[in-house]
Amino acid sequence: MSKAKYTVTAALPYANGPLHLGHVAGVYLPADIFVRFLRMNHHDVAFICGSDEHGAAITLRAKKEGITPQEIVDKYNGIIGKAFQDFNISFDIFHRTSAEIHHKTSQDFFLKLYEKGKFTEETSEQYYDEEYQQFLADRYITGECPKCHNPGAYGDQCEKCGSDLSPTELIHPTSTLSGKTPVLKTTSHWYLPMANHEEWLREWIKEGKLDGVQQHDPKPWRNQVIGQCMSWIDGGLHSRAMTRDLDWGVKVPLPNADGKVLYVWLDAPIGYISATKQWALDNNKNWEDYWKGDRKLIHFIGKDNIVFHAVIFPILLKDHGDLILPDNVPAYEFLNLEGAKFSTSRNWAVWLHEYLETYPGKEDELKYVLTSIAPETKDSEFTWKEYQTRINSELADILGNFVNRALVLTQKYYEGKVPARGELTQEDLNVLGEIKAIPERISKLVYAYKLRDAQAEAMNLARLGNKYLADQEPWKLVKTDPLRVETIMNIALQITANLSVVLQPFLPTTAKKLSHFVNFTTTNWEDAGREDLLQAGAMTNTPEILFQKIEDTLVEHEVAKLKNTIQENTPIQNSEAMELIFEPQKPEIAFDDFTKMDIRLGKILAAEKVEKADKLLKLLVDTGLDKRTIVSGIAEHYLPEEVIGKTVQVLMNLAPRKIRGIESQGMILMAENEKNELSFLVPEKEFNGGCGIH
Ligand code: B3M
Ligand code: ZN
Repeated sequence: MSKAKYTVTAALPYANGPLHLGHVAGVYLPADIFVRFLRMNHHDVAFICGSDEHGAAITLRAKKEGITPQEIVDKYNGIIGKAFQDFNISFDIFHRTSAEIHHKTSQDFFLKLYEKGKFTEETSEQYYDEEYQQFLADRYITGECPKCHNPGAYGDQCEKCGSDLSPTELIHPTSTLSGKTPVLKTTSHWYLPMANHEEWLREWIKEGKLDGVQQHDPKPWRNQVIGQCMSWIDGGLHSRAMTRDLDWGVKVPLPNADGKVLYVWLDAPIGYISATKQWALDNNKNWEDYWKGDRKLIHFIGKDNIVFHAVIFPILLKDHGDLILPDNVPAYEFLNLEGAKFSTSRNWAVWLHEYLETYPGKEDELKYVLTSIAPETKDSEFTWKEYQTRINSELADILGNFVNRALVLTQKYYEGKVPARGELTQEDLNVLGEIKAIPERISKLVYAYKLRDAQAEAMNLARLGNKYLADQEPWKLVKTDPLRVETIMNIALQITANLSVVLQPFLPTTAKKLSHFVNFTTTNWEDAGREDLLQAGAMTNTPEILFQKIEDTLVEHEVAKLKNTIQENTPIQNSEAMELIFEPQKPEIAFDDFTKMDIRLGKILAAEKVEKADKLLKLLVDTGLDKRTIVSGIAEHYLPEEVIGKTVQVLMNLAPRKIRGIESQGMILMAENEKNELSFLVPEKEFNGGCGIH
């Protein structure tokens, strides 16, 4: 039987920030292990990735950093690409969706579907920011989730309850650009009807059949992937707009489509195809071989990308007609960090590029730890303590110790030459049996996308070696039974050579070192399991220490560094809750911006409810300068009589606004917590009204 061919993709990271360990553990590292294994097994494979450079994720970041979207994507494409290289991720290509070939490929894709009548054109009223003259979709609009009442839901999704939303469903919609309430305005877009796809999707996802023909084995599909798709499909697949009114993105290739671009979740997955095209061009190959015919398409992704890869993109591929659908969509859950979610905005993260700069040459240590804790079936957690434990007691004490003993003793007893094997004991036979069995077990696990167990199985070979030497005690026998020691050492060296093979997908740099130690090189997985990789009389090399132990001080330093950044950013210890509770920090302002604000202490002299407005109190405030009227939205929290006499902070020079017909001359500043409760900011000393606040 000929070997299955593979096209393996790893989710295209948004070029709007660097990568952290969560991204690595749950997408790029497992994909890389899988691909390295496939290559060793002589599968024809293309490993595709690139940066996702469109969508609100990019333009909003650009606005925040005060530079253009192009500058943002150039910056982060560089940082991300270099980190992948330094971390030894073996993509065949790391492309980018801003490339011309991508724009052309996604426009052609769109046109093909358009010409086949796969889209409907619909005119509807959508939210529009009058100040910025822009329609608001996706992350450009926030509001309260109609399902779970999270006040920070986005126009496309509520990240708290996972609901799929459209902007018009949001309660109290607000523009992310101006912070104002948007107005409704008519616009038209091309939609992908999805309802008529429900039936085949069900059969395809659950049973792996397409039009009754078996396409893939549904067994290795993870439960959470099937579960999430089914609940989405069961909820009814609604038409989804495939275009947006924006100026950053792939232009809609139709007349009368000025100012319209493709929806980022339409163009991004097509990015896998355009990257393949570029790679094929660079390497004298035909891209179609990788997207048509008898070939397995595998998407490694995070769980928040499941429906896009297992429902929407397959619909698009099927509508397109001649392209393969994914054979599997191994999606990962989330990795947490020291008890809290990774958070870019609060810098609660270990950044891949920073790790690589701080600990050069320690890629394999990180790979090992991340694969050991990979969030394959449930969320998991990275802690520096565990990093230390895994390296010290597994990599150093088991793998490093075994290899070092085997090679140092060979140097000592035989001047580095591999001794010959003599008569075998039952223990020897058992060990040789395991050497043979372990690669088969690893293989099964990798094909089932159980990479965590697969790596553990590879480490079992080192464990086996370590135990074998400890049980046989060649250092004691050498005086009494030197012939027996030759057999023991031969077997120990065969184990070492086998480790240089089975560790290649997981720890490529370490495997290379092992290979050098024993003077044996192969890239062929079939060599794993053999008991004669090293011939008697062959020379080995003097080993070096494979893994340095991690000191407590490193752990303390890294944890303190994390806690310090978080304290600088938010004086809150309960980081677990933070991700959900707090808005990201606003863009930086100049000192002058701050001094423009005139904030003073005032005293509330009188208060009354504003008629027909549940939230509003009309206050009379003594500001020292004057007595002025301020309308404040605190009526659901305080009765008028509760606030009279309170000292409050007043923003004096806010432009007066008419609220319910009353002119409000300033604003009262309040603290608000995660339950939306309000509190006055009372001075710690008895200060009079009129004091400035700087
Ligand atoms: N850019 C979304 C993400 O990073 C994303 C994936 C695109 S894959 C085609 O979550
Ligand atoms: Zn919600």
